Amino acid sequence: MNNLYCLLFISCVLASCAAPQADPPEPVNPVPHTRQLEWQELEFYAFAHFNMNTFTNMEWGMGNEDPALFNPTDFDPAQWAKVCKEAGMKGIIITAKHHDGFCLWPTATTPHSVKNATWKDGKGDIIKEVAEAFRKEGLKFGIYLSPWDRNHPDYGKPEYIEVFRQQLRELLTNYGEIFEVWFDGANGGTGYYGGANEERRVDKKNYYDWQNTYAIIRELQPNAVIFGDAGPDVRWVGNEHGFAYETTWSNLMRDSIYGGMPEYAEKYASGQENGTHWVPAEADVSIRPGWYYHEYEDHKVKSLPQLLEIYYNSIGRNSSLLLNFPIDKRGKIHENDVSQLMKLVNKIKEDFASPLPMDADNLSASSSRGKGFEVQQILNEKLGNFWAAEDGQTSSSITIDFPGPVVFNRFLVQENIALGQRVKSFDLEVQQADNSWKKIASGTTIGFKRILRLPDTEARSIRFTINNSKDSPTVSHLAFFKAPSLLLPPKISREKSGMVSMEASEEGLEMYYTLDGSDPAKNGQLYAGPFQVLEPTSIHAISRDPQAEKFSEPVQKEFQLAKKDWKVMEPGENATQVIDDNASTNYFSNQDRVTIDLGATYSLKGFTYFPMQNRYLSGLIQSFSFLVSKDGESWTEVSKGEFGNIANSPIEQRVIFPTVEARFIRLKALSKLDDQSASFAEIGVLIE
Ligand code: FUL
Repeated sequence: MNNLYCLLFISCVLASCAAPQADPPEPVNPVPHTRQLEWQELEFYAFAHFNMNTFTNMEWGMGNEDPALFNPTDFDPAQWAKVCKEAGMKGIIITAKHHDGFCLWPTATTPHSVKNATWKDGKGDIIKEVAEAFRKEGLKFGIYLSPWDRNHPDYGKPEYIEVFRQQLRELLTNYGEIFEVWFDGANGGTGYYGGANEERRVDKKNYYDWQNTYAIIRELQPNAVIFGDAGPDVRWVGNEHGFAYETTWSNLMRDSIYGGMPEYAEKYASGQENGTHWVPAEADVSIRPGWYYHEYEDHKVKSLPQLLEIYYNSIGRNSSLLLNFPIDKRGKIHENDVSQLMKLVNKIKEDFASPLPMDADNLSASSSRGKGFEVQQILNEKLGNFWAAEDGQTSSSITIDFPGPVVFNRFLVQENIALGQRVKSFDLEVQQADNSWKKIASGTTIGFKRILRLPDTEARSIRFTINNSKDSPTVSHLAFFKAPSLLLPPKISREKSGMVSMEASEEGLEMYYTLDGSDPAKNGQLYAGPFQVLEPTSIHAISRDPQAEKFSEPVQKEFQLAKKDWKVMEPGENATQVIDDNASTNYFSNQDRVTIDLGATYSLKGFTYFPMQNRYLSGLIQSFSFLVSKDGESWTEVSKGEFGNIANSPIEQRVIFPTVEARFIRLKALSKLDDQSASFAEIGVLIE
């Protein structure tokens, strides 16, 4: 063969071997816009609530606040950006203006802004400094602009819409690239409104003429996504707990929705299978109970288990996570918030640190559409590299055969959403010793990302079956992990009967406790079920992971005299809730007092008052009188005083007095923080 023939021969052989690249499947509409796809990959970013409310200790200011009050003592946006960067958050959205109307930038639209703040003699610009600090760290910047303005005299009139749009233009023009514009559904109601002090309701559907407002954003920041109940690009998840739904579609009947509509959360928040537009969910939640900073919430920053629930129930359920930091009065993210955030981030890193090793030879699929869409594509994490079943195969499965037994407890799967959200339901099975398949989990939607938390499961082969899909399914990534158990100490609680229960943070942990103050890791008794504690006792407890042979930090819980035989003497709805040993239930007394029969005579040396723990407090006792009686007839006041700082720090109050013999006790409110009925979460006594 001469060279020419040789070359021809080789090309013929190669051509016959190399199958042509298959065509991608047809998209299933609706599909995301590029700006939505880019946004989806961000997953985790910060919210910052910081403006007038920070300084007035409010959640919703009325709009009559003096701008001079805005005065952070150590404003440090570089610290915010550093914290977010370290946490792997991709950007921040800041409340440029909340409902009270105070603007964090020197807007030309109103004097109610930083221009009249004490801070930097009115020369400062919070938006500019935050935007620059975040950009310096390579992070994104977004704005929250409240449509409701309780300060502006024109709110509710057509003139205000122009003001609102002008504010938007300023923010979208002067601060570089904006990744998200956030519109709150809360709007209309009472307010200051330039001194009118009245209620102004608006027609939420039509008043804002949203389409023309959106047009401004498209013109000035074409890459920004717009958030609102009705999207148009990103939708509210329907609650402020940070939880998406087991079934979360990114498709939404967008045209049936408007911002702030009453039935949104129940009807629309989880998306709809047949939704007409691509409007994915964003879960917004605060790291503390409030959105704004309140010193009394310094001890209420969400715990690691709470934050993990949020993470898995948002990012793990086809939603992004917008985690709020109530910036403190200094102008910083509070140390307690940083510490909890980093606990979450480190635990998530650990959870996903050890994927089960999967390689091309381990994988098979019941159907593959051909070259470029083989099942091996799921090993590549890029959205655009994906496995796809043949056309018409609306149910198909992927099987992973491991060379030896493996153990896993997390399952992660992603669809290539660029071609639309398709999967309606799936199962996960493991192969048993007799070769039969056992179902260990099932789910509905997948979308951008679905993560399942499972008990530790041993397997040699795992089968992932898509039972039902809108069209042939796509999977862009699929992986299994073995997350270490969460070694948190047990939660200890006691009922009125004196029965103490302990709850482990995860299945499979052992719990040990002591009642004599000694170290539960050394002397602890294995917790086997509830036990009774009637006398004042300090319980020390610890969790142990028997597989890793590791202990958690110990926890200590103090119990006073049990309330088993106690009775509330005043008749009143829910009166027993003051002695149910559960601080999350309350008793409201319209007599502003509570009288209790302890069931026997004790040597009392003090009492405790647990104020209500609800997010919105009412009827908190400020000053009190505490009386005792032997017979329930003649009473002696043994203590009178104030619960100092109870508004800022509504924690359990403890009052000591000279020891006295008594069977009946009475706590009377002499003054309260508001004019509501006195509220009591719990009353306790301290005995000799
Ligand atoms: C709500 C607002 O009313 C809250 O104050 C907060 O800003 C939250 C993110 O949205 O609707």
